[in-house]
Amino acid sequence: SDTNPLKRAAQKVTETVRGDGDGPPEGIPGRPGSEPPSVAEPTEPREPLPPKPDQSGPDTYSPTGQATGADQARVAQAGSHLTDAQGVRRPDTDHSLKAGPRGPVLLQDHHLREKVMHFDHERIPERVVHARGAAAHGIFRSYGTAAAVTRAAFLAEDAETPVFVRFSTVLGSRGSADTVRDTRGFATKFYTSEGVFDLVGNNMPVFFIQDAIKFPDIIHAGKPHPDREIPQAQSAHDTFWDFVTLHTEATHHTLWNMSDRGIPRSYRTMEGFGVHTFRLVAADGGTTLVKFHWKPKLGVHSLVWEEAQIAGGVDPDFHRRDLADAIEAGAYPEWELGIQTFPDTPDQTFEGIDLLDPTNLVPEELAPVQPVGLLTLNRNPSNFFAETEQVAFHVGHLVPGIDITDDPLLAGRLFSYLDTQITRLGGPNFPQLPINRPHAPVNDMLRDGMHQTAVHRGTAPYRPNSLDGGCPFTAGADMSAYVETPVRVPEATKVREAPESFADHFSQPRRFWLSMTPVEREHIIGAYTFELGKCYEQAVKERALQVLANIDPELCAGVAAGLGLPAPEPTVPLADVAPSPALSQIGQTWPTDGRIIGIVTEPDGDLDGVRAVREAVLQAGMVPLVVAPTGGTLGDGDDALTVQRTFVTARSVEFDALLLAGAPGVADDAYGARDAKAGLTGGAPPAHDPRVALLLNEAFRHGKAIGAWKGAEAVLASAGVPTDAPGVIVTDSGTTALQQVTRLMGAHRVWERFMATG
Ligand code: HDE
Repeated sequence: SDTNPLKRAAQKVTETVRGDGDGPPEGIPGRPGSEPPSVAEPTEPREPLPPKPDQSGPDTYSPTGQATGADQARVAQAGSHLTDAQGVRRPDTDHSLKAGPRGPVLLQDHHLREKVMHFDHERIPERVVHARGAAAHGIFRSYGTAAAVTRAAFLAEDAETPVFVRFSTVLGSRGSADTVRDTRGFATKFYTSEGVFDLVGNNMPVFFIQDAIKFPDIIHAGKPHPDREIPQAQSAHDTFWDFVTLHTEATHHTLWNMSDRGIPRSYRTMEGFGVHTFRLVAADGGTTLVKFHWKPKLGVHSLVWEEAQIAGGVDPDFHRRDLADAIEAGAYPEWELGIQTFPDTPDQTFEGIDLLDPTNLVPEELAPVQPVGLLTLNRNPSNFFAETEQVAFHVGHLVPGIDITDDPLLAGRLFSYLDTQITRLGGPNFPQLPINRPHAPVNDMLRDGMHQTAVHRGTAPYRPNSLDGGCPFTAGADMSAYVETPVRVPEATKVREAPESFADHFSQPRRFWLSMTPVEREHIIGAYTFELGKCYEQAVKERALQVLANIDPELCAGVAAGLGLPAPEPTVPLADVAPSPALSQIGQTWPTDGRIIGIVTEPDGDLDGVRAVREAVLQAGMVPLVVAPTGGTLGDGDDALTVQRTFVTARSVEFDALLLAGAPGVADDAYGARDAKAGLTGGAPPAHDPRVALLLNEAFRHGKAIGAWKGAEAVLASAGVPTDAPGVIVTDSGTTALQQVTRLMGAHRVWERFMATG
């Protein structure tokens, strides 16, 4: 209905923001005081525009009234007129000061000098890993179900905590493509009432290495080759495979990367994992070992490899755009935070699984994930640099009730994340940046340093003191102080060694493989074949096959066949492990909220049908995009339809499903007749626009639902899409087609099609 803000917003967005700019502009959706932009530059001075609704979400002030989030009026952009950095108004910012219009530029031009100097220093070093990312603000609402095992205030019943979440790829540079095959970062900053808690996780529950000392090795191997600096943002090269096949503890994580998890459909459809085992501390001091999980409400969905590759070229910002568009349209992404809990026994194992080994996961069938709260992302950043780029996460940012374990990978991270910010953010005062500021009162004794923005008072930044009245005072655990859990450290001798239990590198990968459905296995074989096929070194390929043989003979044989190499025999006994069905992404039905449906029509197609189907898509909480040969509008008057994508700008990867408009109440060969009239045909089959054929053909091969209504059959035929294939619907009306397509989209893809087409 019209009163549903999500649908209204989605409608606005599809008409304006997502448009190709050909329809009449309507201003920024919902932005107060925003009138349709005119083509002329406005000349009347005005205060800066207020933020867009999706950029002004939850409270960004601390309980003590400190400004914390992006309060633009306090930190930048005030008043109606241009000034320089000193607040001096400037009458002209387009011309340097010169001795006459054709004369030399004068050195005394401070405005020029300041403007260019600042520009010269606009870039900061990118993150050494996870450089490419996108983020959003949101809110975390706790169910209280974890209150028995942790005293953390933000996990108490009904507690609401503002959050900032940054998603990322690992290997690529800041400007690299979103859809590469890689692990994704999933880092959450909780601005809790007891200080900041960062959950710095990934979209995969395991890691390549068991000890932090190996991190530079795996990253050097994964990054582009140091001589030519290629390839960018991918693992399909010799150094990566050289390392992960020599260093077999990487086998499990590598297998996850080669699975569909390595190419998510969207940040909105990824799981998140804390990876390490953490320790929760209850109010009575009791401890529980725990693994953190984020479960997306929309389900876990992936691209297919060809889609990921196409998107990397046609829309390198695919995931970044998807996240921002969804939030702007009011389709707020949601995840449940869940915990797997394990008794805190001295051996720190569960059902024989070593909980300190970060290459292990614990199957959900053995330890169910218990939901403890809901995360909703509801606000886009106002400024990418200030927020997404400058946010500084750290696994050591913990709050009372959450403690660490002796996972040796975690230990190294506790050192690294502080250290890296000094290089990246230019000094030790990065916690003062608006995005990093806690929402709890800060009263530290840290002083001075580069970029100090606080004006501290008092004379005694030390303790004990009497000159500042003894301030600040220390609190005990009863007053929310962070008290480390008094865990016993085993009596031991200093060694550079891993425990014996870290030596099993194949049973967990084998469990993952056995848990996959046939389609998922086919994708994994395809991914290994692609990546190893890109390697030059024969020895690396052969060694990779040996690793695969130790996981499973079917996997090894499939990849060996693709590489044209013999499949070796395993060198270790194949582990006898039970599958974990929860690891598969296939077999459930998911909500279709926020899914994108392309409605392809010709200007003389059934526009009434297009209108009806477009409305039905909106009513279903999804996003319709009308695709036509050129931009502008279709039909006349109030009923005119805005074209959002043209045959030039549309590409199949953007759509979760396609609907093909029929001809208005005419015979099946209407398109053929029309084409013949336009002189487009040279005989049968009719020569439809090859770009539409490509659109349909790709959607078909990528397992997407395709609906068409009467009159469109010939177009399907020219695209090589059989009308009797699974997930291809031809009916009398667009709305009937949509109903069936929506049902199919609940499964994400028409999986039978992969089995049918190989
Ligand atoms: Fe990170 N990692 N990491 N990492 N990591 C960084 O910190 C590091 C690891 C993860 O959106 C860096 O601020 C070491 C595991 C995410 O800003 C750096 C080791 C997991 C992000 C760093 C690991 C992660 C980072 C680079 C092995 C999943 C992006 C910039 C001991 C549980 C956070 C920065 C954001 C970022 C070091 C291993 C996740 C250099 C030394 C395991 C999501 O400090």
